[in-house]
Amino acid sequence: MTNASLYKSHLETMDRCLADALERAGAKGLALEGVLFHAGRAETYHVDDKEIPFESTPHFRRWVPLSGPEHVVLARPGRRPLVVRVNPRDYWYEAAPVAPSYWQESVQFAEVADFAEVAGVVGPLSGVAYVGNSPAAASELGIDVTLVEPEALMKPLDWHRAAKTAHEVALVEVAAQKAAEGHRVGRKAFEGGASEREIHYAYLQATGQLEHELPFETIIALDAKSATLHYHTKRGREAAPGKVFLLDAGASHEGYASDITRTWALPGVDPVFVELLEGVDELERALVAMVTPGRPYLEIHQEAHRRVAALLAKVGVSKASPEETLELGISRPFLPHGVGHHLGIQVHDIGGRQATPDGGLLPPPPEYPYLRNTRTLEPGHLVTIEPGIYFIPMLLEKLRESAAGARVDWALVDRLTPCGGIRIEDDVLCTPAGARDLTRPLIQGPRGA
Ligand SMILES: [Mn+2]
Repeated sequence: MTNASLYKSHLETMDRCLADALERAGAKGLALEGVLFHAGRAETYHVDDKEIPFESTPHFRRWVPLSGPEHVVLARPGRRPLVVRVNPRDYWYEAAPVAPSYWQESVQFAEVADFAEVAGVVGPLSGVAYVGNSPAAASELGIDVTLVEPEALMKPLDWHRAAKTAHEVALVEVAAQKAAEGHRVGRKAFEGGASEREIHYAYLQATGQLEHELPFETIIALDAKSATLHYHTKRGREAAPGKVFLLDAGASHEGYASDITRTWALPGVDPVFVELLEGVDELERALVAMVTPGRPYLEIHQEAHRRVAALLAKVGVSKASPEETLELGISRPFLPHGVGHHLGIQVHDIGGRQATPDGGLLPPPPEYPYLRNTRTLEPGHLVTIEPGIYFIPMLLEKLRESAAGARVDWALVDRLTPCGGIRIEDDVLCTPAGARDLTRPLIQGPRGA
């Protein structure tokens, strides 16, 4: 299928989702004829004229791959979406014409020089809700404040974001190819003795992304720093070369993100750490295979803990049996984050803990408070699977003092702590036929393949 036909069929799905969301809002007493999606209004830092890097409203971005602030999409079921691009006449910044692209033939397109002209193009907006970051913009268009992101509308819209269309999957696949190239080059740089900062530059170059185009800040950690889950410091030559390397980084394509993590160890790293690394890579693939329709995502998280507990027992970090290691909660300080999340326009895509299309929260069980996805997988769901094992001094201290601490080999833990941590992450599509790993075919893991 061409990009244009994928997008056309994407819009058909969007139309159905919109109709469903309006019907659900109607059932709650909110009668709506359509929704105006606003790309959003750019903001500056406090008492500064420096702009905060702009990110489009995700719901806007799902309709049209147009970057920059102020544009709108007026969406009404059964009608062609009306896209109004706001392109200021301005000699400070470049105001380029929008390049011809696959999406334009499927929408009605208009261009204005100022947001104040949008109202004239879209016409009267009675019964139209506003989705975006600026109640002021809604008011400028004459939309009542009660119709700014009303919950009865937003919950079903958020819910429907989880199931990706073929068009969206294709965009994530391009984002994955860019990130995979960055990972290959990043690994080479690490093996050549590069510093965290140098690896970061190599990653940007290889992905062809500018810093602000990345879907999230790169996590580039050598040795013990790989145990800091969101390590953003980028040390220079004073902390290179390293022996263990964790790279958690993605790329963007037309507003869609990829999110990949690999961990690598050079020869000479503690063989038990290498065994853990290969073990995590192996168990990650087993968890990926669990991304099948009808399965509660929580089951994959629980299976991750079962397998991590077994691995800790196997290498001797835990002196208890695999079952006891799990029951005593010994795996938790070693894997203190959720096994993954929804992925799409947002790296942690919205709606992961929503109970039903109409709202309600499905919180994770108390022993796993950081799990971001508690939904049941459906075809089209795109999730990350990212188990890990970390030696985090702060959490290990607590474990050491607890009753379960007596069952841990602390001499071995102390020996492994300077190695840091391990995380292996792939982006996985749930299809009617089972899991489709979008990223593993592009970038191998530490066990190869
Ligand atoms: Mn992730």
